[in-house]
Amino acid sequence: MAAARGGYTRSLAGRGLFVSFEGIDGCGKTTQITLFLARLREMGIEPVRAQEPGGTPVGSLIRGVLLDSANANMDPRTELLLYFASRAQNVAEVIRPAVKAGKLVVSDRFTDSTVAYQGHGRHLGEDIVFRLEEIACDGIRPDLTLWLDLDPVKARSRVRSRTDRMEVGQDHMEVQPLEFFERVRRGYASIHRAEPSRVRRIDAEGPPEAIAESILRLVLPRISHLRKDLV
Ligand code: Z5A
Repeated sequence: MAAARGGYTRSLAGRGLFVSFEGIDGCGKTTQITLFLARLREMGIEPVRAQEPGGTPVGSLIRGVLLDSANANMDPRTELLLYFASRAQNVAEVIRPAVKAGKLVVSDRFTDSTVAYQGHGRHLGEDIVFRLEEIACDGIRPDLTLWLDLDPVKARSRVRSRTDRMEVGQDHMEVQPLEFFERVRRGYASIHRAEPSRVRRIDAEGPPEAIAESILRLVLPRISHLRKDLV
């Protein structure tokens, strides 16, 4: 039987909370995560930050391989397996223990990235991603996903101005053509349609502070049990 979206076996609901941020490169995830973590700390919540690919010593090594522009010809299935190898380590070492201990975990990307980038962007399809998810994620999935949606043309111009400003080269993914990011964006739209209550679409245009406010409005009702400023 083919694996399907939502076919998870175990839930940690009722303990901590697992929130992921998603979107195409340049949508402003890093900016928003930084603002979000600062607001959480003001509320007395000490979140655990996770990152994909990476976030653990093993994951950082895998991240180096994945994003190295020298590996631009990597086979899409090799790429897919490496993203899940990094994720399996992240789940075992960081995410599962933190959620189990009642913490709020904030992850920069998770399996939805693989559905969007490898499933849609690389044309591997969603089924293969869900099959590997069963093996790698041990039933772990985000309780809430914030999808920062931005037109790929605008996202690309943000990335280019950052690259110029910081005088750094583009990585393996950033050099993909615009059509690739359009497919990835359609992948996110498909995930959002399939799971609208978990995956919330955030308009990623406009001033960062206004976007941060709309994110906070969505998350606050879900984290009141973790807030020390309400006690
Ligand atoms: N990937 C995958 O293919 N499959 C997977 O399963 C996973 C990942 C997990 C990870 O790269 C790559 O791996 C990613 C997908 C792939 N590749 N791509 N493309 P990463 O971790 O190095 O980078 P990233 O996750 O794509 O994000 P980023 O480069 O850090 O960008 P961002 O977080 O989306 O944006 P930002 O850094 O917050 O902002 C970008 C610029 O825009 C910056 O100069 C900001 O100052 C500016 N900005 C931010 N917000 C605004 C607003 N609101 N207005 C104007 N300007 C703004």
